[in-house]
Amino acid sequence: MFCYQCEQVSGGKACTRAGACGKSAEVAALQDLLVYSLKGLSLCAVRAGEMGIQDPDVDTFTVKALFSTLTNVDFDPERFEHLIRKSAELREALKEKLRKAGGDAAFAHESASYMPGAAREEMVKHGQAVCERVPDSSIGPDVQSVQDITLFGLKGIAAYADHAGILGRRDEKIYAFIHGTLAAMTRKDLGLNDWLALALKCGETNLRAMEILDEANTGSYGHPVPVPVPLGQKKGKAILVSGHDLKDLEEILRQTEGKGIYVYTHGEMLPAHGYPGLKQKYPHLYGHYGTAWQNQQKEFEAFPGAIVMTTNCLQKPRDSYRENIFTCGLVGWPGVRHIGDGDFTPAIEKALQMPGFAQDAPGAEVMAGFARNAVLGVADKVIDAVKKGKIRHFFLVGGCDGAKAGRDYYTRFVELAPKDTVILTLACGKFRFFDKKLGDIGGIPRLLDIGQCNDAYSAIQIALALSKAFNVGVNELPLSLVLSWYEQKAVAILLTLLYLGIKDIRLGPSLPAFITPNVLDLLVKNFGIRPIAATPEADLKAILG
Ligand code: SF4
Ligand code: SF3
Repeated sequence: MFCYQCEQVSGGKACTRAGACGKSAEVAALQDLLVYSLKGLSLCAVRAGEMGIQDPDVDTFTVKALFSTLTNVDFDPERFEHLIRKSAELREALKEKLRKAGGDAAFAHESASYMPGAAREEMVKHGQAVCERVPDSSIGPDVQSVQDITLFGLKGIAAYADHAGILGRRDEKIYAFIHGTLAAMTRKDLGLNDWLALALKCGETNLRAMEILDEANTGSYGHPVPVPVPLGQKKGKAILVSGHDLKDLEEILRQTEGKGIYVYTHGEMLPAHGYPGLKQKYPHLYGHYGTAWQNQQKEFEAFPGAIVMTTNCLQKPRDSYRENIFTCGLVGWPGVRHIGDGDFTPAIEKALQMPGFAQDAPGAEVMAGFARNAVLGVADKVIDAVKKGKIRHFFLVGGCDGAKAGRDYYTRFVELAPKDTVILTLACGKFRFFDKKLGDIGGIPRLLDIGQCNDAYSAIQIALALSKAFNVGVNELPLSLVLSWYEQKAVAILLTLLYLGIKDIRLGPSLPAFITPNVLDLLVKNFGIRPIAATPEADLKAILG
């Protein structure tokens, strides 16, 4: 196997025997084969699109399949086997439509004619053979690097497009870009500049994907409002919901109404408390439990109720809670019960059988819900505070959390940030400091949780509104981005920021293994992107002078 798509990568280079995330070599090969077969499907979809033939099933399938290959989503070989077969089936059906419309259904690239064999071992072997980076890339390391950045960005887009699609929001341009780019990956004639342009286009498309997801979330559940979220527990039965999918959370809330179960959020689900259509409508959405994904084995073990994983990040479930955890949507682990039809009865029954929390345990509170509407609602106050020098600087400290050492940089950065600075945060990286009491500046909290990783869209809108108010470009604002990355949604967001021309982003805790020195050079020259310094003190000094 060869996988280097996330920050957890073994030895800083690639996972080659088994994934540090728990992905087996078998699943890695099947994921490679799935991506390969999607290239063939996309070749057909591009040609069909040129002839005016749209196939929404192919579009939906493509984003779901790509999202399945994102880090910490699906570890189940059986599910990948099914996806690969389905991909070939859809492709052949699309070819038939092409033929019927008088089009040419022949393609030079073999991914467009690959038929999976009957046995899984055969598929695994084929997956190993099509993993183009073994032993050497045929297109050269730099083109391979930017192509991989783009592929990983596509996976991030696919995740956000899938969430938006679940809530009924689609944009055909997003699917067309994904198909066009997957199809382009079968070509050997595209050079570094072509791929750089595609990578930036990937950032642009991801902005649109995050935008329609924002429309889907706010359209379904209202604009987030600031709310205190208890970190303590309520006496009674309990369900813990993790991941990003608000629709799944809503379903669980609806199906647990009146059953005496309190629902807790975990990880990236924390911002759900800010949505009136969830928190205000369902008072049994009680509080937040635990921290970021990499602490789940310890935290889930101690949770006295059922646990539902709606999306990434899933870790190998320990035996101690294997019977209590359920996956839904695209998440999967072999042997873990999967809820594929939106009926959460098995998880609810499990929660009712389990002890729940024996008594009330009031804990601290954190604030959630500072998305764009809430922040821009007090824009006058914020602008005034900047003009009067009460707010010296804004930092966006956020992104993915992860298991490797060195991430306490972000905790210390936030602790050390001077009292006249405001910290905006989003995604699961915030769990390094989300419960810090940073106080406020004239009533404006110094720590503003904008939401999930996809709410980078909201952060961008806040930055654009401030730049308009101050009549300067975003790069001239007293704003610095100090980001942490882990998986491929972070890659997509980074490409969006580069597409928007945002400069001087600090990225850590380590730079991606898939960026070659030459490509890094290009990013440094054109965008001023840089690794975080060895200490937060050094970066704070460099930024604030
Ligand atoms: Fe390794 Fe990350 Fe790939 Fe998992 S997803 S196999 S940890 S590089
Ligand atoms: Fe975290 Fe997995 Fe990326 Fe949505 S939950 S940010 S790592």
